Amino acid sequence: MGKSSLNNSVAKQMAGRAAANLIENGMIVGLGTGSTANYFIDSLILRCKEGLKIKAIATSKQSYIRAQNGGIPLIDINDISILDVTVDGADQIDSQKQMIKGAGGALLCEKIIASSSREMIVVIDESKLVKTLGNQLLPVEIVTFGFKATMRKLELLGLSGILRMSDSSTPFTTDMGNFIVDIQLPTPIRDLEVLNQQILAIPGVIETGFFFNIAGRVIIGKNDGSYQLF
Ligand code: A5P
Repeated sequence: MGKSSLNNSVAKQMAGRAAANLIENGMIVGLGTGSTANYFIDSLILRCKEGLKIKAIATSKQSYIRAQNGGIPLIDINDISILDVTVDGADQIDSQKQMIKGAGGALLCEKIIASSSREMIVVIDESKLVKTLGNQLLPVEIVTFGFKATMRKLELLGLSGILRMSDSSTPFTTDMGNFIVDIQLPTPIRDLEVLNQQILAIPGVIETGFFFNIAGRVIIGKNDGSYQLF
């Protein structure tokens, strides 16, 4: 492992640990997906072993298995009306806390769970902070039926996308059995909220990786082992 990725891991771990320390007895907690969320889950497992009593709902099979293996009690989202908090990572976040998520392919369940929570706490390392959203790819989840037709309609909006692949011949499928198209947004960046609505209006599009007006506290892990709240 190179020095920079090692340092990045420290930053992600600090953010994950700090978020786990905010969890209180009796809470229903959403477990995000990705490497930073994994550090949160691992710290939460330790806290549960020390006596913390919570129930959790996972945003992906991967997070479900990690939590289950660590002994975190898991419940079904359909058995509750609201979660107290969800802790999840982000791919990009700007100064207004607008985000792009979905590099890990769990954006649909992440959004359902975050939007059903009193607060979404975002855990990131400093590399996720951006001045302008959209300079990297935007993941869009689409149904498998007619996916080429859906991609053509995205192209008509000026959005060229690449079907995410698991390997050279197999498209990546989400936990929900859908495909992901990773879209290069046009520059200069247009009004993203309008663009989001245009994308969502295409038949076949299920959800986008834009997470607007949903982030609560943001915990930024640092390479020196500290963290910052914003
Ligand atoms: C998963 O689908 C994503 O939304 C992740 O939350 C996001 O990609 C952040 O992942 P890392 O913490 O691994 O960077």
